[in-house]
Amino acid sequence: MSTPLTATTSATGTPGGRGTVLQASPLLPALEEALSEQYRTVRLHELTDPDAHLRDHGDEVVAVVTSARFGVSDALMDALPRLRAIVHFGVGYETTDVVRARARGIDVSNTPDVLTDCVADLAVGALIDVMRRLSAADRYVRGGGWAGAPFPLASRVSGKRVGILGLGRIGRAVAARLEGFGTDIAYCSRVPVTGVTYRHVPTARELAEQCDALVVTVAGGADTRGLVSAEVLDALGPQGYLVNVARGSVVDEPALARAVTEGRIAGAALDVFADEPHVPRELLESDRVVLLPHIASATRETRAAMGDLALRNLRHFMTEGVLLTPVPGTPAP
Ligand code: 8YV
Repeated sequence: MSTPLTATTSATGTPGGRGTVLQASPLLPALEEALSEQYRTVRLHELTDPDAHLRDHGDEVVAVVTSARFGVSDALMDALPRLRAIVHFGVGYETTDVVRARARGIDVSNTPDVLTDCVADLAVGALIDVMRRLSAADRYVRGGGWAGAPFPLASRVSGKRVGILGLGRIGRAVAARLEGFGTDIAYCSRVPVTGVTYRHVPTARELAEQCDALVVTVAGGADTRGLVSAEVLDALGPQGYLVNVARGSVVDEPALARAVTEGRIAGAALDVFADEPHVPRELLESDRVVLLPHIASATRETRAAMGDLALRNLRHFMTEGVLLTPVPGTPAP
């Protein structure tokens, strides 16, 4: 049995309270339980004929709760004429067209801040893993290699030059942790970030050229698709490492697979992929790549906090008619 979330609610006598809540994707079990207990909730992905349900009952739905991975498609938005709120479980929301939602009078929320520490922890862990080759060394011991020869020397982390692509909340938390390693930190973002002492570099290619490890923390979506291109990977070079805890779409994955196979970069640690859960064969076969199943926020504490914040957003909408943590471009409460 999952740990109950703390947010409680009354769903009656309120602006959105008379409508149905549509759950559009699998969610944290405790969040699913809370939704079913506290609201008239329909789990769309569990229905045998979701299209028929939407045809007959689409006009009853006032709020959708969904994961960052699935979002709300344009077709689903169109099938819900009374929809006024989309609540994402996750900080990313690039799977929902927010501009389109806003034009239809639908507010959109995500779960910022509560996952920042865990994602940054994992990014630094992955960076150390790929540079010091921890996972590879573990495989070496288990495979009996140690008895034959010492494990090959790895690359030092402390004191290295780290480039952070996207200095938002998560990027800044990664940088703060890496300060403890005496690293030289630079970053690339559209405009320089105020209040930080790290060096701003205008393009991803220049950042890659000037660092030993490139950590990707930029938001996903159309604006950043393929930002880490073949050219950027070549600028990182044969001594350079890539860490991606953002979105698979930010990296040109076929170009990355080629760069790894041909030794044009030193290694990569990846928590996200272009077509999850599918991982390109070349990456699976490489010993210089650390592969993680999109777990950066996946701790009990953080996932519970994300579920709690998603539920509080829904409650605020159902009782007050506005969301608690709207994404940029949607009205704040
Ligand atoms: C989760 C994430 O895996 O928050 C995000 O954007 O990618 C991760 O924290 C995701 O929310 C689960 O859908």
